[in-house]
Amino acid sequence: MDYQNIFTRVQVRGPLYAGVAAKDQGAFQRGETSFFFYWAGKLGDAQIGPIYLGYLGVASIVCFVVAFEIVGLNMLAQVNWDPIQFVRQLFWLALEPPAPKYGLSIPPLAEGGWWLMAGGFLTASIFLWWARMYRRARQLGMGTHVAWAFAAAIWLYLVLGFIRPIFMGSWSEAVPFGIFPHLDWTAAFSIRYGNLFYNPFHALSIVFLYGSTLLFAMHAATILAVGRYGGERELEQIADRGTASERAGLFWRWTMGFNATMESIHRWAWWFAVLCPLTGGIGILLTGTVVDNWYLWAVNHGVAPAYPGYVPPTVDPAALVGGAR
Ligand code: 07D
Ligand code: 07D
Repeated sequence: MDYQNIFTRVQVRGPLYAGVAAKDQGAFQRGETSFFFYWAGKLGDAQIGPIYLGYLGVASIVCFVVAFEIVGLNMLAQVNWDPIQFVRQLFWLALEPPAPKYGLSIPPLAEGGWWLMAGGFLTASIFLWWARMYRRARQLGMGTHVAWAFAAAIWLYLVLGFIRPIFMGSWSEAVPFGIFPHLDWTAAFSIRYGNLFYNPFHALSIVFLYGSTLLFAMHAATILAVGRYGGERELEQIADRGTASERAGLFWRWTMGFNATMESIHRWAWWFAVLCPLTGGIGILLTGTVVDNWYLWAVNHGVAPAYPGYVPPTVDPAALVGGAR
């Protein structure tokens, strides 16, 4: 039972440590302040700081705050600046993109202009944060794997709110800001394009989403299970025989005949996580641009059965008179 705990049991503490010297300090010095926080040590490392905030970090935070304020103030305006209604209706409030009649032009502020501006600032913030991650990794002499994994998520974000709307010729195709409104958009998108379940890239994205949780669970469980032999100190694999790592590998060879290595498990995890938004973005980009109705696409490609002969032929509802676009 000792080891069945969601909290870290052991807090190994050296003296406060600012970390290795960076190749070049960048625009700002690394902060001076660091301290121990016992409860942080229950979840991760107990040392907080010193934090590095360069130009990129500060600029990113400023852009994020501007985007967040634009969204928040628009929502507040929608409830007549009533703070109580703002809190009550927060999850349902939205800042919507421009109407289809504006295409890709710049609309008046109250009719989608604020949406465009918030999106611009949010995107700038995300790009700046990406550059910060890239540069901080380089400064530490690390690889840039974190930045490239983040780039995969940014790809899906850009497809949803920028690239696909441009291909479709209208900002109205993009996602609104808002908690439930963005879910309504997601459901409406699926219905409008003939059920996203028939989009093979949506399926692939789900494979990697589910696969990521499975891998994460297997990896985490394996390492915790050999924690009593020091398995979380991955150094052990160097000694190999009789170690925690050997037991962990042997467990999987016994149960499935094949095991990951300390290196490969992290490569699998990286690829599973990255491929989720990567394939997803491809699927969204194809929707409405190349494929108008995924159900009919699936019938045409023998993926889904057509309705039996006595049912009148299925037509794409979007192609009917009065159908959208
Ligand atoms: C746990 C790391 C922490 C991140 C958090 C999110 C904001 C937004 C802004 C009020 C795992 C911070 C949230 C800064 C506040 C305003 C205006 C990451 C963790 C805690 N979604 N989505 C959520 C975003 C899309 C979908 C929650 C963002 C697509 C479904 C949160 C984007 C589609 C469900 C959220 C984005 C889609 C959610 C929890 C961008 C298809 C849920 C997210 C920028 C992919 C779940 C009420 C989470 C929910 C949920 C944020 C895009 C579908 C608000 C920032 C358009 C089906 N989404 N989402 O934990 O509870 O992520 O919704 O692309 O069921 Mg979403
Ligand atoms: C959104 C990447 C962008 C995020 C970034 C983060 C900030 C926050 C934070 C201050 C998540 C920016 C962060 C701004 C700052 C702080 C704290 C990643 C994002 C850059 N689907 N579906 C997926 C399932 C259905 C639909 C993917 C399952 C229905 C649409 C995923 C089911 C309909 C889209 C997935 C299901 C539908 C998706 C998302 C089941 C609705 C997408 C992967 C069991 C009725 C998206 C190809 C991801 C996609 C997507 C899962 C059902 C619609 C695998 C399990 C049929 C429109 N769906 N879905 O990583 O890529 O998202 O599709 O029913 O656009 Mg789906």
